[in-house]
Amino acid sequence: MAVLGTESTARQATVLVIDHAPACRDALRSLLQERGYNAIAAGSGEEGLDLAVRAQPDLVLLELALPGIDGLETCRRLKANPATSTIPVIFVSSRAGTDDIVAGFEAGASDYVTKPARVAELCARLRAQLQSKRSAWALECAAMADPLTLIPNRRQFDRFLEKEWQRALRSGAPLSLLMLDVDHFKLYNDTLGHAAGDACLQQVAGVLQRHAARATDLAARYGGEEFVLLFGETPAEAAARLAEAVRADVESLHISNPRSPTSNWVTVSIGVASVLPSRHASLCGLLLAADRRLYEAKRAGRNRVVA
Ligand code: GH3
Ligand code: MG
Ligand code: MG
Ligand code: MG
Repeated sequence: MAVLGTESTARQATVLVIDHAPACRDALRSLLQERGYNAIAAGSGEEGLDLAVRAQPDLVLLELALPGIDGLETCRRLKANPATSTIPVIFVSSRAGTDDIVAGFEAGASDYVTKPARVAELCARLRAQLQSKRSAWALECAAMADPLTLIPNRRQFDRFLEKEWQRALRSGAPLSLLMLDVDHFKLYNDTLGHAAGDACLQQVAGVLQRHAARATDLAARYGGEEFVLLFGETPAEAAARLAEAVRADVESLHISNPRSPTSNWVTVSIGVASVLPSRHASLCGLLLAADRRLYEAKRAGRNRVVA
């Protein structure tokens, strides 16, 4: 379950140096290493683009004058590729003309430093870019997570579902969706208080998260006491089995719901729908089918799966 990828503020940042001149490359590399960065280097734009995709550096220091594809084009391609588009680029260039500097920013660079670079200034600019990338990352994470349960929120789920749908259209693999709703949760809140209700939702979310084990799965809080679980590359029968395991695991939490007419414990009802994405099927249809079956599970007595 990784939609946003991984990012760590604590680990050593990796900086990719792209420069044709071995002397410049080596000087920048050792300067970075002395300051605790993990420095990697490439001698051409082509090599740099390839290394950026593979190594996913936190920042790129790029010379504008390069043989083959030049620095501007390298920068444009870094920015155009979704795999590298968020990596900040600082030009460190022997070209100091205003036109070059403007062109550098227009190509997508975050900053422009001319050679010979003052070491302290270059390092300060580099730290500033790394810091702003971390802030952007933290904001994006906050916008995608549910603050109570810390699992993905509906926004992240919608994006993930769209991506998985497109992938399944290409691969021809089935997609399955579980829609869950906590049974008699209003009663739970009314009996034990809203804080206990919050803690209960956190525990239920934990169960879902454990079941979303593969990269093609995602558990999310859909709203209130409703959750969704998407299983990529999963046919209907397997999804029904998974749903039953989720239902049983929630019941096995043994969270007392004293006044529930359904069970002594907090339970969930689950609707399951599966689809082979095609031009004739729709995402909306999948959500509606799961929701309809959830409603059937409620009507049939709750604490059950309808697949
Ligand atoms: P049913 O079995 O039909 O689903 O009954 P229910 O009581 O669960 O359904 P209803 O939709 O009437 O109640 C949902 C309750 O969930 C009401 C609402 O206060 C509570 N709820 C929604 N979000 C939160 C939350 O973040 N924290 C807490 N503690 N309660 C919440
Ligand atoms: Mg509900
Ligand atoms: Mg309800
Ligand atoms: Mg409910």
